Amino acid sequence: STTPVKVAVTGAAGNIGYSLLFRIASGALLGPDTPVELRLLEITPALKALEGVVMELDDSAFPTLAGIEIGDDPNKVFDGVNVALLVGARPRTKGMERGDLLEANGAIFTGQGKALNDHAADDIRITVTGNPANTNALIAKSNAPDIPAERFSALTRLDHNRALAQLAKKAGVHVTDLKRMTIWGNHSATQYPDIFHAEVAGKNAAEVVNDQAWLESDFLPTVQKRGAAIIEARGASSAASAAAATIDHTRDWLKGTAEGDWTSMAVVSDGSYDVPEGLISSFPVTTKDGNWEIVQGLEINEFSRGKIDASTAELGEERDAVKDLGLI
Ligand code: NAX
Repeated sequence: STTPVKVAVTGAAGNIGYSLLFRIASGALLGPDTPVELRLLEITPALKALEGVVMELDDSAFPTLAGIEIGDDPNKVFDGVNVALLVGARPRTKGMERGDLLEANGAIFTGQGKALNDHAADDIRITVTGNPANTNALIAKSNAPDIPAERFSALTRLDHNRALAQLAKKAGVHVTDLKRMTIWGNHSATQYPDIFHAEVAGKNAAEVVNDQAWLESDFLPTVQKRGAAIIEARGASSAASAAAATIDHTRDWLKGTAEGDWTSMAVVSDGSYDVPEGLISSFPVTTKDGNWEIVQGLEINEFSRGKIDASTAELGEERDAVKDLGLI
């Protein structure tokens, strides 16, 4: 059909937005034959900057861009949306405690969860990129009781893609030779990129690499701290790669993962792999027709077990903190 798909993006005037909007408008999310209507949410003081971005979107004359609406009221911007990419969040500023951060973001994601609940289309799919992404997704989900829990997800695809890049470099192959990478847990420094089930040209990646020292002292910290390394080098946080990952995540969710492969998404746990039920944690998932399934039956070795448990314990602490704040 030629009815445009309505895609909401929050934080649309921000750094990630500046890359993300142009990719969505050019067809990278839904393909070259699907018209897209952008619904862009910002806070009031950023609306003027957003108008400038809209001028540039107009000036790009994208064939797939059917329309743009902007605003500062989620109840209006989210009306009838099919896809919501929640990128805008309150950054941690100097002197801000973790509790303050959770509270500031809690206000944003309770309100946006309610607005999605009341106004989004029945087929809504929601991806949270704004940090702390997993817990923001949990807050939004908890405030949207009429939306099925499996429609909420948080972004760990950037971590997944970073892990692919590091493994490809180590193995001397291209990322397209790799399959079955997994990110477990939280999108934070405790995340666990797992190569024990990954494949390099069809062979087990851990066996191909056969280098536990590299795994522990190079691969894991490089992937876990990549965000900080980019800030250090660029003087600004990852934006284009985060936008690309947000596209990859949402496109694969809607269009499906390739046969024989999987991806990483933070989704609501059903208790698989002993991840406490209800947490929004990253898992290996396959997707088809807008639905995801956690890959079952993977053997988890002792090394992986400890790393997964540490990251899901952190998610449990975040959940308890937002529960104490009355946000969920
Ligand atoms: P920016 O600070 O450049 O942009 C954020 C935008 O959100 C701002 O324009 C701000 O006005 C807007 N905003 C704030 N509150 C809002 C609200 N209530 N409704 C609508 N818009 C609102 O940050 P940017 O670099 O674009 O990063 C956005 C978020 O992504 C941050 O939370 C960041 O930490 C997170 N990231 C997440 C990643 C992931 O892999 N999950 C990686 C990249 C990035 O660090």
